[in-house]
Amino acid sequence: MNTLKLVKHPRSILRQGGSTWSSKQHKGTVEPVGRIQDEVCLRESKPKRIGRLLTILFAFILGSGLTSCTKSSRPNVVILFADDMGYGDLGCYGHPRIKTPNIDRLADEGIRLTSFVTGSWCVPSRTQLMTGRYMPRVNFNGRTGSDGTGGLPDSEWTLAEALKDAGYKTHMIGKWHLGYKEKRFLPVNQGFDTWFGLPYSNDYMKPWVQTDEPLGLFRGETMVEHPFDQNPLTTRYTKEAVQLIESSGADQPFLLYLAYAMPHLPLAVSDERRGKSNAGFYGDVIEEVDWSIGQVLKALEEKGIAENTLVFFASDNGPWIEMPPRMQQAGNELWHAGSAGPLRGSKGQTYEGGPRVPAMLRWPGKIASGQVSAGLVGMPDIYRTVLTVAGAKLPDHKLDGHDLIPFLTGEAESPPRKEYFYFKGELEALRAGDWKLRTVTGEPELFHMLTDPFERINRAADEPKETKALLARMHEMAKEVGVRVKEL
Ligand SMILES: [Ca+2]
Repeated sequence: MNTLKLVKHPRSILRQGGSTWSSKQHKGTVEPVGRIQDEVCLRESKPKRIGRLLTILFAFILGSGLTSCTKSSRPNVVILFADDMGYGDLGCYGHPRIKTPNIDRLADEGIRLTSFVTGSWCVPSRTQLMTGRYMPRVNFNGRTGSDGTGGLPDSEWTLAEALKDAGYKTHMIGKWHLGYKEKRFLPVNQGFDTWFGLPYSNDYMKPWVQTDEPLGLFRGETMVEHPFDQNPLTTRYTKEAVQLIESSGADQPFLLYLAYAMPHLPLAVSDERRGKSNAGFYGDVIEEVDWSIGQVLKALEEKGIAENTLVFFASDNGPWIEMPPRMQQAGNELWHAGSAGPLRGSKGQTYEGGPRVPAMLRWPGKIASGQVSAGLVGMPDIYRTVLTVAGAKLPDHKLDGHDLIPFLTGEAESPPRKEYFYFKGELEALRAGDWKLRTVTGEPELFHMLTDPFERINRAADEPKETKALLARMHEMAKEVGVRVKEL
């Protein structure tokens, strides 16, 4: 079995490598693809992969011991998930004041995605991550906040269940938001061995939400703290994450899903970092998330497992710029919401500011460093990719994600996704290739996402053929998943 080797990317090499790629801005070097993928499970049998599969089979016959995935070859998986962080909130995405050196470094050591899309609020986004499917395909009502009776049905094969089944230790820290009213909906009954965190968002209490349900911290199936102080929560989550990494065993890979409460309203930050940024309270909060990620990365390095760990960082949805009146009280200010950068729209909307989020992946030696890609990638692709690298079983039902490994490792120039559907109960928009059609405002809005990624110019009247084709595709998908296209 090949041993994993960290690919070094000295700056001189990074600069030289930058011009040799087209759709992706590769600045690093990539290990030979064959060597990379010897250690990556390939579960699909697409024709283009037949040659590779034959190579793997040949190696197996030769007695190399290479199976489709051996335990020692599989990486740990760390998912770092911010809540309501906007596309423009990080240094590496252009924020002029907030400093995020740790997240910027994570991006620099892997691939940073500039067209990564997901659900435009918590539940559909987390559903996509955990099930690999658009929410309408998952048979539940989505009411998973306080007093909500919904939860992921047993028929779903969660990312955690898949990895646990494949032999991983599975840990979750932080916000779940996919069901809590029945114990079977809780993370520890959805594939996670351990869970410490909140069942839903940190605002589910009076005066923001009219509920008598206590907002408390859970460990396993039990609420262990109520009430609790939100200010040290990011620090506490970080400490738990570092301890889990330090205590991980060499003989068993692990999944760590760290889903921060921040920067969802109401904002909270530890005393250590309050007032420390040069960007106000919101800046303090983002810089604390950045500090936390720095601690996690440091723990991986000190444990000596950084090179054998796939790290994925993203936000679940865009910033709550258009926050409802119920949120504009008790200390919340309009400037406590983040920034979507140049993108139009807000959390909860299907303009890009809602569903397009900062996202990056790092896997030293497998994913070349210093890459930035504008290729279309969706949250369901993360589910599919993580299951693939873990050698986990795929479910029998329809998935909406693609395996990103050929793209991430440089074998493919572009990501496999050709279209992404934006649901908000009903189907509101479709991105297909260079175009996006949105059907919310009473007239079709057609945007050309290469020349107008900010969705300013409606081209529907000039491009009736494209409009008609995308609308037909929307009706097709809406019918498939049992919803309607938002009325024009
Ligand atoms: Ca959210």
